Amino acid sequence: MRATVLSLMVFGCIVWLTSCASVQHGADSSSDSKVAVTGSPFVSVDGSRLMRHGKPYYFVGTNFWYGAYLGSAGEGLERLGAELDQLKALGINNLRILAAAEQTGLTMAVQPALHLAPGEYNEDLLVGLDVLLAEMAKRDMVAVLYFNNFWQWSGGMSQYMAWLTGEPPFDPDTTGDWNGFMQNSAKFYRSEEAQQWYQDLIQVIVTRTNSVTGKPYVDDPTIMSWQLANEPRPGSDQDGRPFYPHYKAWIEKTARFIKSLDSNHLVSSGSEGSMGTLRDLGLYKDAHAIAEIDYLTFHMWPKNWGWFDVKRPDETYPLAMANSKAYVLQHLQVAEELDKPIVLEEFGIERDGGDYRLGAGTRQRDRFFAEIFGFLETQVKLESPLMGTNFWTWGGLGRAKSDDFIWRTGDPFTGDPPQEPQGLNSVFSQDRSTLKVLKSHADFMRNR
Ligand code: IFL
Repeated sequence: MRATVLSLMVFGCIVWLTSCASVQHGADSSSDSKVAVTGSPFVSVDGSRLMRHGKPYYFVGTNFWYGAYLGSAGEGLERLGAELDQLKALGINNLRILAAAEQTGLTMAVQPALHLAPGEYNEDLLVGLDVLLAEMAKRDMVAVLYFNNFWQWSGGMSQYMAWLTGEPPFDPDTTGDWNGFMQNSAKFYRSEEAQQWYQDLIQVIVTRTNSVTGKPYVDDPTIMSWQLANEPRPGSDQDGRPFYPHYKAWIEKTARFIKSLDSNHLVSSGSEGSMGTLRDLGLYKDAHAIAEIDYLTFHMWPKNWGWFDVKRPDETYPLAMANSKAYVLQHLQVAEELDKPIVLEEFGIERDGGDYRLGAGTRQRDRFFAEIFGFLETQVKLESPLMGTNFWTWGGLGRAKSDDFIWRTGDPFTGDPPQEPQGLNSVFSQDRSTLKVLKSHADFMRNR
């Protein structure tokens, strides 16, 4: 829904924000004193701007996929509060969160799951989402919630296909067949039955009333956006092109369905950009042109895409940075053409030498973050449609449990999902130099 003068008037009350509950005061000047906040607390869209409280909403956020897990578990609650406090103090106020994982036999997937089987849901995790949103609301943070996953780590489309066929899920971690995995997951877009199960899940979450706050989700400004999936792709780069029309139809159908349930919140796709759309910028633009997709998302993965080699950092960094900047500019251009805001909602880089250990150096990461933030800030100053940056990923107080860095059921969550080594891209609470870089970027964005 585009922000209109009317919608701003409807919600145009004056809210006095006093200090946020249990926030570390002093670290975040914006939450320190009484400030008059006008306009709607819902994030909305006006042309190529995200808006909140009657003014452009620029933000720094992070990926916090495990947030609802911390909300659901007894011992997780303390960790949840501590991590939200730390993020808030850094000025990182926008969290991208997994709304639901599917119960699955995939070897590298998170357990437990919220989506147990078609039409069956894990109430503990739904309450976990309630708790998370309630805790975020206390701190005036906002959430982007995604319903599905193209990748295996939360069951996702692969598991929907397994429910449909009655066969075990196509597992890329045991078969090594990534092309086959992607092509199989993409069959999801073509199945009426799978779409129905997916929409049932969406309906359960969107129309839920928060058991902690008593507020219907549709009326909760803590939610910025419903997101279709994590990194949905039309299929594999090699063979996915014939599936593109189904992918696009799925985006349209799902976005319209969500809008039919909830006109207060934004809808986004979770796309990586051209690299996740058959490496075709034109198709990415085409898939995001409909009015029900309120803003664009893109992700940037220099290592995954072969631009950066952590074992040869000095040699590969210049090209990685040049490609990253070019990738950013291409996507800002598309957003400008579509007159929509855009968010860089995933990007990350490993610790020095590809070392996963907690104390391993972060020089490469800090350098990459500082330089890309500087570039992004220039784009913001130039009034481009770029409104937010969410690094991947927050690992907070999570720690790898095993020497092999593999996540096993019951282990603490880090920001790295179970299919990847624990510590790969996680920024931990003690990564001082990285936090300093993040805080400085957050200060810039907040003061726009
Ligand atoms: O962990 C990955 C995640 O699944 C994602 N994109 C890339 C991340 C790092 O490889 O969404």
